[in-house]
Amino acid sequence: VPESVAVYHTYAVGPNQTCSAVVQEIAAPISTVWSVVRRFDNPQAYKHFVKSCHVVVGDGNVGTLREVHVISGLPAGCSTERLEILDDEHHILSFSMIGGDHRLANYRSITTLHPSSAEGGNKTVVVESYAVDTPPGNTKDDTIVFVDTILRCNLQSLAQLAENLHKRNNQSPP
Ligand code: A8S
Repeated sequence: VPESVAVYHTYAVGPNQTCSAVVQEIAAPISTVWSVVRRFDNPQAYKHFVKSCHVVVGDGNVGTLREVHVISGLPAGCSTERLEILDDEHHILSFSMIGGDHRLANYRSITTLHPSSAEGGNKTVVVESYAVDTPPGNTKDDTIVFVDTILRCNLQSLAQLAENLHKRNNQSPP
């Protein structure tokens, strides 16, 4: 396990906060996965709960604000999110939630990509961790189950998308 995983995915949380992480292996090279993850303006490419996303401030660099609207049936409609880290060299993206009508106060997450040669392949391991205030009336466990489920869905569809892009890129011309 690279040292950077421990460094980036460690949180100082208060008594009313909770943190967790999910990990996903993807059968595509890190450059392909990163080309999807780095697009802070286009989360709907792989986050299927997102109905629409508009950049309200910025140009895709640190400090950019996006307004995300999610599909109906969720306990929220929208979220305003700020890009905190975009490191193209080390493949690190971090954002925080600074507004919206959801219950995830002070949510911040970090996503890091790591090359993996498991089974001789040109693969990527994605680690996404977060910290958030435990919403009033919820337990820490409820909160982790809720957020982990969303992140797991997102990373599974990220895997599907990146693997398809990779296959398409590798098709030999007719
Ligand atoms: C992300 C992570 C999360 C998104 C949550 C946790 C959210 O978009 C959804 C439901 C909610 O209740 C909160 O990387 C919120 O997007 C799907 C609207 C913020």
